[in-house]
Amino acid sequence: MKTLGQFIIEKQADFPYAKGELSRLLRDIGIAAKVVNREINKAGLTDKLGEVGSINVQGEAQKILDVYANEQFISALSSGGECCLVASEENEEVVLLNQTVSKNAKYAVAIDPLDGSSNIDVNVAVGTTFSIYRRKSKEGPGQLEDILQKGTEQVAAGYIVYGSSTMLVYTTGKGVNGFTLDPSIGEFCLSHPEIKVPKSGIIYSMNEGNYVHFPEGVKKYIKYCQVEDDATLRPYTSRYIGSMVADLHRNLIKGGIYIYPTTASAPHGKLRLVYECNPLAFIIEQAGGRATNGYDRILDIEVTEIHQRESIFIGSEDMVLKAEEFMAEYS
Ligand code: AHM
Ligand code: MG
Repeated sequence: MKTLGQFIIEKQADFPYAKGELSRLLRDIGIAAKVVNREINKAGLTDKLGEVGSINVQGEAQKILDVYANEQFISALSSGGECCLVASEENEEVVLLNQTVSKNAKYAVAIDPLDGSSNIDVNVAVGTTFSIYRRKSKEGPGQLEDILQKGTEQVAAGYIVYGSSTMLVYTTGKGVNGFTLDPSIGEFCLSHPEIKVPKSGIIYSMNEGNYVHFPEGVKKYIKYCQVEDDATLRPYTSRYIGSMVADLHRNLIKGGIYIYPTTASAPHGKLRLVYECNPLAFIIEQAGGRATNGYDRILDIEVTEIHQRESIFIGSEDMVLKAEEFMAEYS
């Protein structure tokens, strides 16, 4: 059995000039994930369900656990000292970390501390996404430019899925590895080494309730998924949890496609490029899959603001390519 801590230290050898900062940063994220997991597990018992009463920058009602998870990740990154600033779904502006502890910090981190949190009150899987960049500014407090980098510049990214078991999946650009939390010893243990997403699959995931507002290309692709064809194993199966991390995780393991396109109410897409689309795009590409906005590669999109939205087509390569064909022809 190999723990996340052991694995991270072993993999440090992949980066000959690494001095251990990135390893410590990943370890800090793992620690915060365990604390958040503990609270999610017993949320129904501890008055941690429901809303705080405040609205975040996205115009969404913040859940108690959204706020709690945000505090835990920021506090772990702050005391770890390897991160100069955090861009979070829950904070309008970037959060500059403690200048005393973090004055030599080399990294900037983007997080969605609790993704899919509308599922939290009903005991359905939720997640955390994170993305790590090497800072661009040389010293002093972190600057906005440190986090406004294209997805191709990520040095590491990952997610935690708090599901029937809790898993942490991450990449440093050398493949994807998954770790399952063993609650009896409180450690993430390597359970899914070198994850590869199947080249094709039979699962499509999207909120079909928005069908009338979807671009024509997506409507036509949905119809394609529903047509009977033995050669391509259609009709496909529809699965949509409403927590992108959980939907992505299932499709990563089994093969499938997740789409959140533009809609009438979300003309640029709903999901946020910096802390939702980019980390998951990095993971899926490292696993051999594909992530685009229906036309262009997610990781190549210019980043101009931390809460920028983007549409996303992500998953098994052949399925994403097929959906793109429909976008090119009809949208
Ligand atoms: P959140 O970060 O506010 O939870 O929103 C992101 C979530 C994704 O996890 C999920 O796939 C999507 O929003 C669900 O949206 P919808 O309810 O429109 O289908
Ligand atoms: Mg989210």
